[in-house]
Amino acid sequence: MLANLHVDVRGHRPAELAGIDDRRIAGDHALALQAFHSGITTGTGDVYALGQRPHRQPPLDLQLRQQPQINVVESDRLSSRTGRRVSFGSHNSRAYEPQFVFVYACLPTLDVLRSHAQTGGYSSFRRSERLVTTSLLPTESPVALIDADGQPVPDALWSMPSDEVLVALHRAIVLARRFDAQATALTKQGRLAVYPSARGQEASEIGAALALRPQDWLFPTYRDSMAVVARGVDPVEVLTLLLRGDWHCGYDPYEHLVAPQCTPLATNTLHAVGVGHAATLKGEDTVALVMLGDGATSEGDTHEALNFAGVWKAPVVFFVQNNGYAISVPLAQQTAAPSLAAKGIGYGVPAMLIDGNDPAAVYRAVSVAIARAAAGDGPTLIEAVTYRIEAHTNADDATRYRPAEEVRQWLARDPLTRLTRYLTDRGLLDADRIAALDAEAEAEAAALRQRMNVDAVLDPADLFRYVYAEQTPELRAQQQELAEESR
Ligand SMILES: Cc1ncc(C[n+]2csc(CCOP(=O)(O)OP(=O)(O)O)c2C)c(N)n1
Ligand SMILES: [Mg+2]
Repeated sequence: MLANLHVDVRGHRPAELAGIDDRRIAGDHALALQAFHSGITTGTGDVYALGQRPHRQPPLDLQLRQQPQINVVESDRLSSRTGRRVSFGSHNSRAYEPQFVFVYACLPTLDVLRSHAQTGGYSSFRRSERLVTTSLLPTESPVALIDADGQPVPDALWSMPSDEVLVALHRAIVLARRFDAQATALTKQGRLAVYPSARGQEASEIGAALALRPQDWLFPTYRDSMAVVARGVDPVEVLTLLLRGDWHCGYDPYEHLVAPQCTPLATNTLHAVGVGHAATLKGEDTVALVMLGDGATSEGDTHEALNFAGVWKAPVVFFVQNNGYAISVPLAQQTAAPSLAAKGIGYGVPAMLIDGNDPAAVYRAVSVAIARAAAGDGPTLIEAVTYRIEAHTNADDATRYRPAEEVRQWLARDPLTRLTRYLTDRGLLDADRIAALDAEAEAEAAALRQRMNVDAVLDPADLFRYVYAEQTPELRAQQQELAEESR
């Protein structure tokens, strides 16, 4: 299928569709050929989309009757090495980030292609069952773009995010790590009841948060304060929610489209599917990204959420941070599956297995999944393999269930060290910039300390407000009683 069709992108390494792994061909009403070969860059006039697909495109049979908008093939070229090549220009390109090359080949588009390019190479347009199956499976080992030594992975599956994105990821990770250390310190000073550190997981936290578009929803867990802060929520408001216990929810979920951090495991997966499916019904361009841990994948809620996300093709990204443990329970005692990502196929949900300590891979994977969901192609399950360097929370003693050697090995795969090295090698970061960032992080931590040291002034009547739109007579009586007692 589509063998012999080669796409020449401005003289850069061609995306050879025949060479693209089956697993990257997905979609049930269009063939989404996602050419993420490293080395491909795009610019004005390069390949973006062959079948320009309006948001929430109708299914195939409708498309065939209505003829979707099709971008025009601008030129055909011959290549001595690979036979005939075609290059495509696009009008009306979707606003994908530059460096993404999405090639959507809808069936009618292929007809157009055939007449223009006359490659004659594609023998059948029907999707084989094997293709459907393999398109859902993750890779066997985690995908990385930058290795643990800060070197670019040769022949990586996807292209590297832009320099601007990598520099932004680095800055956010530096700030997040300092925030995390400060929050842990606040528990020791009695200013926070509890804090679950995400040290070591910064690539996953920040890579996912920065890949979100402004209109997307984030459904975090108790561990994901870094992601919530990176999304723009005031750090004091973040820590006020479940970690200091002052108020119902420390922040306004609608301001930054961040749901309350969720302590009951996996309930947020269902909330995300609800919001995602509602967006589909309302015709809104919103994707919901839900964060969950390896342990949470064993919950019934996760099963139900993945199942209905698959059935409804809900625009949801399931982002599993596999940090090796659910408190003291190691992954081997949690599941017999070959990987957590491997579970996606059981729900008809395409999955990716990625190096969760590589900020570039996380950012790219989540961006791809969001673009897929936004294009109407449904949910993606991402397993990011990472490690929790600190204990489960400040109340836990991790030395009781895991060896120091294991922690040491993961410290050698630190996400910040590898990104710093990669950027420094490329002249995108130097000692002055690092010092300036550290000073910025220090100033933010000091401000957080100072603000968290101010006692909150709480009104006991808040216990009764905002519970019912119309208060019940019982609650009204209780509120009155409390008011009289506190006089
Ligand atoms: C429904 C439910 N069951 C049990 C718990 C108790 N609990 C809190 S955290 C946790 C472990 C979760 O592990 P994982 O999903 O891997 O997330 P991590 O803490 O590693 O980020 C458990 C069992 C809970 N919060 N909710
Ligand atoms: Mg875990």
